[in-house]
Amino acid sequence: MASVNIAVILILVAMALYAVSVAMAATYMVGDSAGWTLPQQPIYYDKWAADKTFVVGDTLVFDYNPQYHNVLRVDQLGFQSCNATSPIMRYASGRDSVALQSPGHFFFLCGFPGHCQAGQKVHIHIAIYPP
Ligand SMILES: *[C@@H]1O[C@H](CO)[C@@H](O)[C@H](O)[C@H]1NC(C)=O
Ligand SMILES: [Cu+2]
Repeated sequence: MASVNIAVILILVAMALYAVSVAMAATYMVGDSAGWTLPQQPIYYDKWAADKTFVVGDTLVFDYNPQYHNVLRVDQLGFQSCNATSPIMRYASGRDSVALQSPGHFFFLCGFPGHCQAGQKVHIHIAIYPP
């Protein structure tokens, strides 16, 4: 039955493609071992993000002491001016997983006074077409 075999092959190909796409999605600890904190250098989180290629399905994990930090997702203007007054999303558990479920720009900062200005902010970009 040739047609049955083709159907089986197509199902196997679809399963393989799905496995590859899931394998490509990764979980990133923001700031690596430093976690989400006041960086020693203001460009620390820029550098952290710069050598990574984020894709849809990736998860960011923000690890921090919630007494001293939080995670606010803001828009581009809020990010540039470190304005935390109207975040899109607010996280404060101390270990927050944020799934990146669409292409585009994601801006995060710490809302504690002075922390964003000191560099506790990160911009994640997911291209529409993964490279
Ligand atoms: C911060 O953003 C809010 C809401 O978008 C705005 O009303 C406010 O003027 C901004 N503050 C500064 C200092 O830009
Ligand atoms: Cu902070």
